[in-house]
Amino acid sequence: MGDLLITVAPTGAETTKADCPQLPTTLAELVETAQRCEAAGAGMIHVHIRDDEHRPTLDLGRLTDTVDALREGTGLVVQLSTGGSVHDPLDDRLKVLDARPDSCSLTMGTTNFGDDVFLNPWPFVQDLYQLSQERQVVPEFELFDLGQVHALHRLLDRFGLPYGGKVHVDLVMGVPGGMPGTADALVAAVAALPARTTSWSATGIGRSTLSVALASLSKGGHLRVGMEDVLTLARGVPVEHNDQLVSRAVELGRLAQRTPMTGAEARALLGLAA
Ligand code: KMH
Ligand code: ZN
Repeated sequence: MGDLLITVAPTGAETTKADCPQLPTTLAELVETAQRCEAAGAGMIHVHIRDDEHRPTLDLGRLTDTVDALREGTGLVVQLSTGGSVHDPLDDRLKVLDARPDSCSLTMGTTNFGDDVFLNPWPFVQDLYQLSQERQVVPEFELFDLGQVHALHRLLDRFGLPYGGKVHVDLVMGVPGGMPGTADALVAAVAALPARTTSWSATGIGRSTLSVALASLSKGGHLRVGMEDVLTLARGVPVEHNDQLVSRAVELGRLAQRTPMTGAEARALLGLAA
């Protein structure tokens, strides 16, 4: 029985194919990546898609095809990003739920994102949350900062529990503009989580990936890894395939006496029907 959820975030919206040809951007590459990551120990996939020119897109037809292909080719929980890229309009981000994923990301507030702004105004957060309840999509609350932990309390107080009755959180740490990717910040964020939280994971961007993963395991949390968040295994050693990052997470979990969850076990953790 697995007790460690490993989520893989293989693509993201920030890295270009030209800069990183091994980034999975086509549907075939994404399915191949998902299958290898599932075999390595992932239970969920956090998906951003690209167009024919490898640019980020929220095209509904492509999103739907992607959800279908991942469901057919893997047993992973399929989570679509509603964050998209910093350039995506809020309306398009709401429409992501029309592709009927199992889960969607839901960021709890606006964050400086390097030189850009990742916009999540409170009315948008409320709309997206209510839509996820209506459409029976399980949200993963993405928390980039301590203030967003408090916002999650407000959201749950006002609108109640998510579809499925579970509250799953992901701490996204080390974004330039958000909370730092340190053990101290993770401990503070975890201590402030709502009591209704049933599971949480953490990911550290760039160089913070290992310290955040180790801190998360130390606090009993789950892990998110993938090329959305980090492109090197060590200084000067590029990631060649997302399954390397999943395998490393499995190994860290093994040292902490944790066993990776299957997709079916991840579904139970998140309150999704079998
Ligand atoms: N690409 C970032 C602007 C999410 O997927 O929900 C937002 C992001 C969060 O990646
Ligand atoms: Zn994302």
